[in-house]
Amino acid sequence: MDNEGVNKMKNNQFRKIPSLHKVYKSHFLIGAAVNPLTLQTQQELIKKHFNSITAENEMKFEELQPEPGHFTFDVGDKMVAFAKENGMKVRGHTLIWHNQTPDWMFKNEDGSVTDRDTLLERMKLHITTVMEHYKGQIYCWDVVNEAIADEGSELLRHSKWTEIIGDDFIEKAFEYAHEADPEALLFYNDYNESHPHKRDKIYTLIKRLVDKGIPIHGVGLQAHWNLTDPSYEEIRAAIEKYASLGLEIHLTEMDVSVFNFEDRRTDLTEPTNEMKTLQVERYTEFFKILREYSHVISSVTFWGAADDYTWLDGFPVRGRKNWPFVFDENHQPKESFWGIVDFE
Ligand code: HAH
Repeated sequence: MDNEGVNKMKNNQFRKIPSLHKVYKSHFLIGAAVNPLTLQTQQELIKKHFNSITAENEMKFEELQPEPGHFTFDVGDKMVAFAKENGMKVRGHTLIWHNQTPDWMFKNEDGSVTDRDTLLERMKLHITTVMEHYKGQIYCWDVVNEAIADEGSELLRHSKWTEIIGDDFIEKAFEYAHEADPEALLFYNDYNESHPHKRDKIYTLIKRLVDKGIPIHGVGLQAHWNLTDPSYEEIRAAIEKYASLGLEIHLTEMDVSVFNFEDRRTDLTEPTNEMKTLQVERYTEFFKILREYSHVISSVTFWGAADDYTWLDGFPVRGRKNWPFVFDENHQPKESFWGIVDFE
């Protein structure tokens, strides 16, 4: 770091810490993924800086309907109550996904693979029950998560959903969701959303839905980014391409890993100085871009809040810690925080 950087850092230590969501009041909502642990351990931080929450896991299929017809809303309800007490919005995550969905969903009682009509009926029951339960309390839902194939020319990822229902499982999910809560904003959500190949496939999928008149209102860019990837140009191009569909854009799961995806090193107990400097630079530029596009971006959610807890601890490299947020392990603002709140 140069002298200027060091001086800036020293001075920031003495500044009054503004509320992140208040700083972004005229741009977009600022969200955090939460879980029952962080709602305790990070409660003060979350209340001060965020005006939207998403359940990290607690509203996924396996959590809400672990057994056929047996719905467990208690934990999700507590999160919604927390949001209400604190004047926050709630993003619903997620109704239909190939992960964290129980096996019984795809099986008959005798263990054989179920048929299309039965699976559609179960899908409808799940979506309807969940969305009616949270009607008026959850303003938007990730209806389908991660349905696009990462590699190759196939549009959709092969899954139980495509295998049993077929490619139209996505349309059906959106139709059921719209019927269940016509007021809710319905999102398609995916990762690697700024990589040109996947971006174009996500665009193609959503364009088909829009052209067919399927009720879809937004695209969720997960934004699991890192210090080198994706490039700023790729991010701009992705935002512009999705925006051309005329839909709302949310960043739904933002974090900035200090490791590249292929990096397997496990020796660090804290980020290197180079990582720290790069992370400040990346966060600063990311939010500059996001502000530029705030006419199409209405919400930016981090997939966590502070570095003491992140799903990236242990993913994709087991036992390895990560530091992907703008607040440190003690919930103090990092230089990245100052980088995103300092603008004209
Ligand atoms: C996300 N997958 C999921 O949407 C979210 O529900 C989960 O809690 C964490 C991450 C992201 C993902 C990825 O970045 C790479 C490979 C597979 C999945």
